[in-house]
Amino acid sequence: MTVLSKPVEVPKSRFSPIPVIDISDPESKHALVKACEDFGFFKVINHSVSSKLVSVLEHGAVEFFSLPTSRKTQVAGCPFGYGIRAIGRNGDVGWVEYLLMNANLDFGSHPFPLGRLKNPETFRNALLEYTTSVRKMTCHVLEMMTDGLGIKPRNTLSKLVSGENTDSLFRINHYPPCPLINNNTNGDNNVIGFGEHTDPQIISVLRSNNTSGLQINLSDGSWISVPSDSSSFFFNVSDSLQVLTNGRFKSVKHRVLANSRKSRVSMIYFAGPSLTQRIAPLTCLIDNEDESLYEEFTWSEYKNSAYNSRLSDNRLQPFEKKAVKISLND
Ligand code: GA4
Repeated sequence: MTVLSKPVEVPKSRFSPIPVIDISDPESKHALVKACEDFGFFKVINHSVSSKLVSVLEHGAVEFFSLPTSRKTQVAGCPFGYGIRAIGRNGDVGWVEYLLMNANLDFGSHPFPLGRLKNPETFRNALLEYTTSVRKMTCHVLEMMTDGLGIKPRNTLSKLVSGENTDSLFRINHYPPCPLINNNTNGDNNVIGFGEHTDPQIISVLRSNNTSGLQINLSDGSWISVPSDSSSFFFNVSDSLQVLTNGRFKSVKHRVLANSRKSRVSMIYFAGPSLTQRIAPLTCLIDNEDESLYEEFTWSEYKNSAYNSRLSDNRLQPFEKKAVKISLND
């Protein structure tokens, strides 16, 4: 198992630079745009997602992950269903087990072991309500973003992830305490829970319990830890939004490090467009076609290409426009 990496250097600052966005205040739209430009990442407070719903899901997830592996692997599948260690289908591994689901189904038709839980219906209803509520919050955030960017109409981005046939996913990750962590590296953890990557979709929305581990990569290449906060949501700009904004917003590279003592449970909603949606820089953000940094693609094309890549690959590179070289001899 190759989950060991070089010891990690993390600046030990008491103050986190992660931008905090109060989404109940429309004026936060400016800070929101800046956060997407500078970090591709921000924390959302004053949202209206019910903490009770979150707690039902987290308890259900803990109950499921406590089942014997043999029962969990009965619902293993690629990509949907239960997975352990293996991430994707191209050889990536991490100190993690997870459930991956299509967030547009009603969770009834999933290869999901609801029958193994004590209250399967309660869990299924919570899944539905949670994803509906998080989608609503996501649309609100995307509308604040379009306002902040001065784009009209307000639903230019939110409509991409709100339709019936959008391709959104929901993932619950469980990072068990890891006995492999080498405590001789000055307290630096060297076991990877989920390796560095960017998300292919438009935007991702993460909530975790109070166990740290998530890190984001800054523009200078350094990694910083994201202090856990179980009552807030963390949003990250994903590849398709980087393209839609012609590179103005950064699809942030992130990873999760394992913890030697505590379990980490995170739930992530990946807001994606419909398979046929064309993704290209929004015309209102560029003066003419020549300024576009990316070749247009459909979400289905990008998804296929992404699912054939390794976790740490730069998935947007094949879609970058080649700079036209003008030779004086021509
Ligand atoms: C990263 C974001 C989501 O977790 C995910 C991941 C997917 C998987 O786990 O199967 C991928 C990864 C993610 C991007 C590159 C490919 C596909 C693993 C992998 C190596 C569900 C997604 O949509 O893309």
